[in-house]
Amino acid sequence: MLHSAVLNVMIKAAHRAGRSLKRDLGEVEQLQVSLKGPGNFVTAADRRAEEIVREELSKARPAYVFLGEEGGVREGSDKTHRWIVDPLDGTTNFLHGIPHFAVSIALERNGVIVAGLTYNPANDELFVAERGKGAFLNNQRIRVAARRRLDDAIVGCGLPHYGRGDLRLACHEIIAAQQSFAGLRRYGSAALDLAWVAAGRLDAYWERDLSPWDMAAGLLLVREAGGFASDLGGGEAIFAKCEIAAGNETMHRELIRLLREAGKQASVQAATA
Ligand code: 2AM
Ligand code: CA
Repeated sequence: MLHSAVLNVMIKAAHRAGRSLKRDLGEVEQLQVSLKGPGNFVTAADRRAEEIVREELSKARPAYVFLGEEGGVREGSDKTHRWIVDPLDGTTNFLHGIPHFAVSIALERNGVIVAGLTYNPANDELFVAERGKGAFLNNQRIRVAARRRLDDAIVGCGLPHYGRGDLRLACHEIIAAQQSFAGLRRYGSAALDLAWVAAGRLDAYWERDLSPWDMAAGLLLVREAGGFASDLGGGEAIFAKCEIAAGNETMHRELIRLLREAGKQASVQAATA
């Protein structure tokens, strides 16, 4: 497949940051056994990776605005273009030496995501998409799964993070999902979950309390792989509501329906408690 020049820039940045993270993962594994733990080291690894991505991207496109999880917004003179970058998605996995994390980079033009990639350096899987050109995993075209039966479906989700979110609602949703789908998975990297929906590994996925950099590249990957993505009410407010549901047409529709029902049950129970 032929990538555009800008996607090649993104790939180079992701590979460089990925090499740095992979090296650092080795150190994290050593630090697991120390009493102090790898916490501070991981924060530094995360910042290092963002700096590498920023340096590579701004070398090629110095005027673009840059939004990164670590450094926030860095203004640029070209307001029509913005990078949205998560240098280390799946930080908790990384911190525990679990090789399931990613560098995720998206490019937005006039508010529309036009290119996105998610790269897992641990197994060298690179998911890329450009608007109108399809989605690819290591140069092979990918498509969302064709499955239509819910009881054949494997569905990914997030759970409220420590001390945050609505645990009661999450429990209702999980019960409903567990009663409908073949199985649930919680992998801990939103960017990779969306990439895996695009690749047909997961039939659907939902999560709340996310940030733009967790979802931007994955949203394009899913849509370019023929999938559907929306906020949890089925609307377009993914970034405004900080939540996403994705899957093929059937799985996406059924997931939204199931989440709506679970939400009703949670509020009935809350009112009678
Ligand atoms: P992160 O690893 O870059 O923090 C896991 O459920 C997903 O939620 C990951 O993509 C993770 O991104 C994201 N996330 C957002 N806020 C988080 C938080 N406060 N704690 C842990 N993960 C968070
Ligand atoms: Ca993230």
